[in-house]
Amino acid sequence: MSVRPLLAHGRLAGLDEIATIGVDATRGGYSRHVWTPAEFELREWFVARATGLGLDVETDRNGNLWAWWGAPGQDAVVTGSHLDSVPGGGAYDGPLGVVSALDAVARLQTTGFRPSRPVAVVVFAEEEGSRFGVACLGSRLLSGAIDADSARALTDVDGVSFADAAASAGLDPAHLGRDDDMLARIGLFIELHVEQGRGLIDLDAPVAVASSILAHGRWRLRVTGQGNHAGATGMRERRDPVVAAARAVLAVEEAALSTDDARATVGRLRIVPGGTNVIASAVDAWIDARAATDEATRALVADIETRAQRAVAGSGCSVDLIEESWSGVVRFDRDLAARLSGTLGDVPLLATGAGHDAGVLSGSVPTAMVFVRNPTGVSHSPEEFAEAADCVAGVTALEALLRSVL
Ligand code: HGY
Ligand code: MN
Ligand code: MN
Repeated sequence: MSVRPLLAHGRLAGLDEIATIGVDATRGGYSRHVWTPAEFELREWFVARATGLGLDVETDRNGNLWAWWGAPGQDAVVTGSHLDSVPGGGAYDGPLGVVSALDAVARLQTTGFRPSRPVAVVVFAEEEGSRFGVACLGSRLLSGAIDADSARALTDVDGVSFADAAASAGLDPAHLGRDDDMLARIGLFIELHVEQGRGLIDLDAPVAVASSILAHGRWRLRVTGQGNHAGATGMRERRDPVVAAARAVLAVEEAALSTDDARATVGRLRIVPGGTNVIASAVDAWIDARAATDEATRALVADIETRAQRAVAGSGCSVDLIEESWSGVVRFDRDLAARLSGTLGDVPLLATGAGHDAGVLSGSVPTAMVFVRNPTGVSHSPEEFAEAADCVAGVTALEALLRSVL
């Protein structure tokens, strides 16, 4: 069997192959949203690469891709990540885990290794929630962490429902939802992922094993005012929700600053109807809030709501806070993490503030994660990066972990 070079043009060859797919010329970086042309192209690339390794690819009821090495079966060791991105995202968040998984399997194959358990490389759908608003939608549906009716009703910015988009992608919307047969097959899921903060820079290490994920969720703050004419309405006659929303955004920051280790972000605003000469009638501000425990996160959100109400008082506008998704704190299985770290020569254990499919699935099946150093410490941005040598260290670590459990 010929051994394919791991690197091409200074990065993992798989990342090089997909480097032109989903480039966002307007925002910079990549916009690869579920079931858009770019994401379909990435799926095709994955199928071709997996098939080239002799893996059998299937799409599950929820749009996740599974590439099986040998016959699918119970107690499988599964590795992989996601291929979709945030708007204007980096090249590594998601694809690094998929490419590394394929490379680790290829390396095992070239040494003639014969796994004692079924093995699959997985690509989870809509991990970022960039199109339908709920992160890790593929793994949430698979594990029943979101009910199928709620998922079917989600809509994208053009009003296309998740059910209709799933149907256009060839899925049966009636069959979305918890998939006990597929869940029963997963004996262990190991997700490799680029690190999204400065943890591995500070530890001066190329890889780590994950210890925990902050509790987090998404809320929509709707500020309602009075739509009106920008020229005909005096400054003191207005009920302008944009001005009120601006004050509410400052309240979000204040609430997070006054909670230990909390993070709260308004990364998306929608002004309705949105015209330069129109005083808006409403504003939606999406809030991503995270903290160390479920209770602290709930308390943070309650504080945000109180402060936002106070911030808009007297503006003539009203504020409603609507929960769109929730992920409780994840503490990865300590013994498993310690064992995997030991297999890799006692690499550090590292907590993260970023959500992952491995976190969602940790409530249903044994899961673990490997992080690869990001020398910029920046993610969800085109500046996200991983040195080729660290990517190779990641593949080597993943290969070693697969060997140790297969
Ligand atoms: O938003 C997150 O934490 C993740 O990167 N999907
Ligand atoms: Mn991400
Ligand atoms: Mn990710």
